[in-house]
Amino acid sequence: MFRNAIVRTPAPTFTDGLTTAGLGKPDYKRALEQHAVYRETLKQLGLDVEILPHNDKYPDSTFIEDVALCTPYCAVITRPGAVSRRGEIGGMRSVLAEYYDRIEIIRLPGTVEAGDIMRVGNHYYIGISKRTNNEGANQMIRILERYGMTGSKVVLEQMLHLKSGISYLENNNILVCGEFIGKNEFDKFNKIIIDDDEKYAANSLWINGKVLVPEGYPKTRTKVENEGYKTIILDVSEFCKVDGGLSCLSLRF
Ligand code: CIR
Repeated sequence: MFRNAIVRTPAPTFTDGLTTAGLGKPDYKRALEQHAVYRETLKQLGLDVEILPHNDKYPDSTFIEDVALCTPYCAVITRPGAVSRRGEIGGMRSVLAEYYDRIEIIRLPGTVEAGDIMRVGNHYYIGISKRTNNEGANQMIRILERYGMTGSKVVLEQMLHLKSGISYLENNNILVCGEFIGKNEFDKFNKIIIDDDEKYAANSLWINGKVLVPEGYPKTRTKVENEGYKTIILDVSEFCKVDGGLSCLSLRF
C-alpha cells in the first residue's frame, strides 16, 4: 500500500516539454486542471500528497517520477538521460529527506529516468532506453542489492520508457503492449494485452487496490475491470501531448 505521493505542479513552460507525440501543443490551463484532479484522486485513495511548486526552468519537471526511485528502504536520485531534464534533480535531496534517512544517487556516466523502472515486490525491472543507460542501470542494481532488493535489465527497442508500455497491477497482473508482449522475462505474469490503438493506456496505475486508467481507452478499461479491479478514469490528454502518462506525474511510496 502507498501512503505518500510527491507531485510537482506543471510549469508555465510545460507546453515546451520534450515530445514525440505529434498531438500539438498542450493547453496549460487544462493541464493545471487535470493535474488538480489527479492530486485529488491520490488523496481520495488515502495518500498524503506533497505538492512541490512549479519549476519554470524545466518544462518536463511535472514528470517527477523520472527523477527519483522511492523504495521501501531508500530513495535514489536519478540522473536523467535527457540533457534538458538533468537539472530537475535540484532540490530533490531535501524533499526526499523528509521521508528517507538513506538517499542514494546515480552518478556520471550513468543515466537513469525512473519511468524506466517497474517495481514488482522486491524486484525492479529496469529498461535500457534512450534515457537510461547500461551504466546507470548497473549502478541502480548495485544500490538495490545493498538494501536487500534485486534488479534486472530489459532492453527497449521503441518505447520512450519501460512503463510507457508495461504496468504492474499487483496480484501477478501486468498490462503489456507492443514490444513487451513477447518478452519472455514477463511470461510468469498474467499478461493483459493492450491493443496497439490503445497503447497509451498501457501506462495505467495501481494505487491501493484501484487502477487509474487514462480517459479515452475503453477497451483497456474493460480488460482491467474484467480482472476484478475497480477503475478510476482520469483525463490526462494534455500530458499525453508531451509523452507523459499517469505514472510519470507522481512519486508514490
Ligand atoms: C520527456 O520526454 O521526458 C517528457 N516529455 C515525458 C516524460 C514522461 N515520463 C515518464 O514516462 N515517466
